[in-house]
Amino acid sequence: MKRWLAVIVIGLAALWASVHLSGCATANGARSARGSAAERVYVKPGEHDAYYAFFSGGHSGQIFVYGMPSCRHITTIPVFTPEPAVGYGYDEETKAMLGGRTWGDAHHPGLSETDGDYDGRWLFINDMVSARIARIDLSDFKTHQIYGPIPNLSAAHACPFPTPNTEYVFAASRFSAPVPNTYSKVEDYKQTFKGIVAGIKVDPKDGTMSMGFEILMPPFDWDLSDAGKGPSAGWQFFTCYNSEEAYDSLEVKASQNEMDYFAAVDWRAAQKAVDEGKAKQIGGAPVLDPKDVKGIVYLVPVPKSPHGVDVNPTGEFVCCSGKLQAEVNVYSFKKIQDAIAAKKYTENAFGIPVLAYDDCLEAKVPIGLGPLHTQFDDKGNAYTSLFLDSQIAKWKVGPPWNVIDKIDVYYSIGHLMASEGDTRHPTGEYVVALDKLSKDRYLNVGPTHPEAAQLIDIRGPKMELLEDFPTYLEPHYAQMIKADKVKPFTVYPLDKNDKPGAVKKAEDARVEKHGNRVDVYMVAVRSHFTPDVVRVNEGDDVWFHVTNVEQDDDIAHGFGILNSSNNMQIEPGETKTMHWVAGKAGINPFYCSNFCSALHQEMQGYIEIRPKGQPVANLQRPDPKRVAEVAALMKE
Ligand code: RUQ
Ligand code: CUA
Repeated sequence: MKRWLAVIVIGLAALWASVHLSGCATANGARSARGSAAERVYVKPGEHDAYYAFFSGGHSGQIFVYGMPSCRHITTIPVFTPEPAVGYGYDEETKAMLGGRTWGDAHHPGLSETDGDYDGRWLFINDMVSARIARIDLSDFKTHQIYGPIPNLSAAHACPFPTPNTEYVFAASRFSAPVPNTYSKVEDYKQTFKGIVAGIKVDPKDGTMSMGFEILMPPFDWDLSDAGKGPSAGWQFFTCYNSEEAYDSLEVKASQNEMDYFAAVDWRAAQKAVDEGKAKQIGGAPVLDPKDVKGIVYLVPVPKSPHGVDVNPTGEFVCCSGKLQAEVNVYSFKKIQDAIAAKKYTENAFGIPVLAYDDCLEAKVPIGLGPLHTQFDDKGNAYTSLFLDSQIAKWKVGPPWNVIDKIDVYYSIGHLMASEGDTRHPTGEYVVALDKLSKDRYLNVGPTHPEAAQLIDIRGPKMELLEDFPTYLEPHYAQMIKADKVKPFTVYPLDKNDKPGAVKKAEDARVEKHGNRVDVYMVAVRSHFTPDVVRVNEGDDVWFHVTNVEQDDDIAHGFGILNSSNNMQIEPGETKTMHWVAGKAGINPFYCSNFCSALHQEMQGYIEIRPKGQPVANLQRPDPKRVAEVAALMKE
């Protein structure tokens, strides 16, 4: 056989194999060109996953970090809920950030973007219940800011959905209420209740969030959002249900209208209007009323109580479907703009122009029952979750606008996420189904079932289920980013630690007492606290400032006080401050609560609580011999 002929024959055989074999693989391990399902999720011991996946923790208030494709839970990032293992919400800084609230309902992670692609800098997530947004810095996987409660909003579900250059994150009110929130009879809903869309600015340098603008919206239930990109950059889309404006029996009354809406917000125009002084200050936020300020928001009809709204990677189409509809409506951004330019709209009672459904629609794709959310791959396909059918439908974005493939999921899928699926360049490798019910998929653990997630390979022509993995309660949405885009450091450089209370030299460790305030400046290094004996009086307010002077990977120390709710973890190079009130006279030990060394068990100390009136020195210094020992340790 001639060489070129052999090449063609082998090539055709490979093509046949990729088309036919990948199509018949199943979760129980049938082989395809890419190997069995088991091989495709296997990450050898010592090797790393190709993706980070960030799952919202729902009413646990946290973020769960998974590695993909292994589906291994790597860590949990505490965000809206105290977490004793790392002392989140126990030290003064994180306690202040939580603002006294101990739960959140985290729904939608939103990775920061540059030019419409994930840049690996920050991760935003909403607390729906208190209308807050948190920013996690991916340089240390810690929550650095919680913004809110955002004024005038009752819960923020359509949130945060960052814009293509992370100029803004958004929030829209799930519930309507009077704005400002003063007394009103619930029966006066239609007259006094309002919805709100808020644009929260993000500082491009450090990610700090601050108020941009708010827009007064009709009292519908604002549900989900997505940012425009490419040609639609500068616009943000928000779906709603309950355009019926019902305040009770929503499950019946909010499904009466043929059409609800999505709102298209021109956020540049809105910000400009605020900057030109066209907003009214309400509750500390600049609020724009579309009755007075034109050109900032338009409504586009969507049949039958829509839920998700998703912009495709090119930014040309907005996909949105009614939960009670069996189709995905694909709207053309260009047609929307043409209708606006031609002023082809009617104005509703709230002063918002309403465009015509047929003027904006590009295609209707018959898809199945209960369509909720849509994600995308790199080949011009979309993947829509079907709650009622418990399936994912893969369909073509573009003529002939047809369904290409379907896969069963277990059970009742809500969101789904594709690898980098919210960006301009999805990688087209995986989809994860986030199922609402797990029923019988895992070992029985009693009435509270875990949530169910499923990893699906979308590289071939047919979707293939690779792996089931349980998650704790309860991920709503998740996002997946290429691992090499995220570069966290593991040690806080001690020389850059400028925290008040930091002690960088053993010589500076001490206890200072002024009246009944005691400040303990403490050094932690394997396997000592210095000082390890602290003398205070009954009832003293004691502030422990503990610096972990280690500069080695993975050497965190804990600081837990007996008979208290006080515990924190101090990472290498970090200083943390914790307040504790001395109780009755006696002895109160403390210890390192995080296993750190062979002598971890010895890493402990005593607080000597003296009766009131028995003098305590204003300055206590640890024994110089011990200081010398610790200083020597630090040089090692
Ligand atoms: S939701 S199942 Cu809270 Cu994003 Cu759609
Ligand atoms: Cu330090 Cu255990």
